[in-house]
Amino acid sequence: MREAQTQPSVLLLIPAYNEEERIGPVLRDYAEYFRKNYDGEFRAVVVLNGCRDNTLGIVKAVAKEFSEIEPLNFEAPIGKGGALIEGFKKATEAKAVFTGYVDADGATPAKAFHELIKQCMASKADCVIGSRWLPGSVLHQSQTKLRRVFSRGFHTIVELLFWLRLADTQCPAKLVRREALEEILESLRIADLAFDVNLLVLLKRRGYTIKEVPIEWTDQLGSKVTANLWRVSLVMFLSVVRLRLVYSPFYKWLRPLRPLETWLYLKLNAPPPRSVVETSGGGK
Ligand SMILES: Nc1nc2c(ncn2[C@@H]2O[C@H](COP(=O)(O)OP(=O)(O)O)[C@@H](O)[C@H]2O)c(=O)[nH]1
Ligand SMILES: [Mg+2]
Repeated sequence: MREAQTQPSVLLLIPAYNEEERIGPVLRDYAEYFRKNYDGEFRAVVVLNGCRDNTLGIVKAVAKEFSEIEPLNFEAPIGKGGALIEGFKKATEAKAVFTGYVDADGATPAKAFHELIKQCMASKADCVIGSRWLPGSVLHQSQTKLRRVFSRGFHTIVELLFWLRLADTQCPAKLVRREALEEILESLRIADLAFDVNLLVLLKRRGYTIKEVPIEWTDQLGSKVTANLWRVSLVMFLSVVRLRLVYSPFYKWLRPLRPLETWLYLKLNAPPPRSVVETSGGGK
């Protein structure tokens, strides 16, 4: 029989778009690892949207084997950020003590995500984020050179705009405490890959503590970001500039431009920022 539960409940979100090739083994690894190594409740919700492959079928098959895994599917192109916002809503309903997210491709192994949980418990930080740029991080495989150049350029822009004093805002391995998440949830807007910046800026502005820790990371082949680097980077740039403007006195004058903004995002094949967090849920 298992010992009495001592560790806090964790809900892990995994955004997934056309991941049939990569996601199956990743989900099994996470479920098996947490069964063996974690006493508290562990659940993983895979948030999919508009997949044109059989990702949903694969997630459903794994969910039959491991009851801690479930899919949350949206037909609309809500983007990775949009998927995470929807997943966060579910997390606050489920009242998990910690909610985190990682990518579907296994770049962050289950042990490294567990490390974030341990750090959060030990430090009492409101949010713990993995960093590939701090001394002590272990990169089994780095991103391509060009991707790293873009990534550092984006990082510099984010630092100039928001002064977050973090080394890696974009590492998709993050963990947030429930109280902090509940407070910022309604204000999350960015639906594209700059979502992480939205999350961190909000946490910081509301006075929550963010602890950055070195992480173990293996960059995986098949990135859709690297394949569309210029377009994706332009969208992320737009989103962080927009986020900065939201906190400026000029923002109210820019509101009439909203339809133009939506048009621009759609033209760039990206999910426009949300004006309000929609409440319609997804189905299995
Ligand atoms: N739900 C959802 N997930 C997405 C979307 N775009 C990317 N993702 C997921 O975001 C993660 C990162 O994507 P990936 O192509 O590996 O990018 P990289 O690791 O940053 O190079 C993966 O888990 C993707 O499946 C999207 O539009 N919707
Ligand atoms: Mg990846």
